[in-house]
Amino acid sequence: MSAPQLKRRESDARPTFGEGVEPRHERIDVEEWEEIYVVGDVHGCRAEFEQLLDRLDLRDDELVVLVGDLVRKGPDSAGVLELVKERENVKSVLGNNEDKLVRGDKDIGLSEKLSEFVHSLPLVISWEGAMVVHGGIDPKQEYADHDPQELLNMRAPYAEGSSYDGPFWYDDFQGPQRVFFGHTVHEAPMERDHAVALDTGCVYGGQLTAYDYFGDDVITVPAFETYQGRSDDKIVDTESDHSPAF
Ligand SMILES: [Mn+2]
Repeated sequence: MSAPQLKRRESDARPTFGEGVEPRHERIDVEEWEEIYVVGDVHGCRAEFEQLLDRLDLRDDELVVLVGDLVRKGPDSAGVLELVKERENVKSVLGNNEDKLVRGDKDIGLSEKLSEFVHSLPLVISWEGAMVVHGGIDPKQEYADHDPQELLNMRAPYAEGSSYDGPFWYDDFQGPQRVFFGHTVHEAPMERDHAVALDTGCVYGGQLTAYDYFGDDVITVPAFETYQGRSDDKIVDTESDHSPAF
């Protein structure tokens, strides 16, 4: 007897981006992985990242996807890149801080191999029902109309004042995919139907967060130290707008 046919959801379809993005869109087959974890901005916090991987007790058939910003601000950017490059079941999208290296705006003295690795990072990683981008999605634009800079730097495209005062892109985003993202620092992970914020400011003395995709759970490691200061008005208070939080 064959298994009952599950109804395909709209969000399961592969999202289609424009010509500047689609060649840098990596699609993952969920069937190949027993577990998928999505991890927030690491910013050179290698020790915390290693501790988080230990906590996840990652097996070869489990996947980690990072939201980008592996580098800069923290103590060991090259070490974080090495770790991600070495492991086949650890992947990352490009963050705006990697993009600064790619564009030559910043130089952190990476080896040629690590520099090549940074250049090779995709802008989008997606699987059935989900996608990972560094910044976010403009709720008023089709996916196909986004350019790379929008995906990397999206925060509050229709804000009248500071981008950290909102409204944020995810306040209006309706999916259908659920987007996992970093870039905008939140004091705690924030989970909504179509957006999950994972940059919990490890490098600013916050925490490093992993989201367990199949288990719908979060695993966090507190920062070992505050590597860089940040004013409170540039950290989103996850509870402030009464959005559903963990
Ligand atoms: Mn960042």
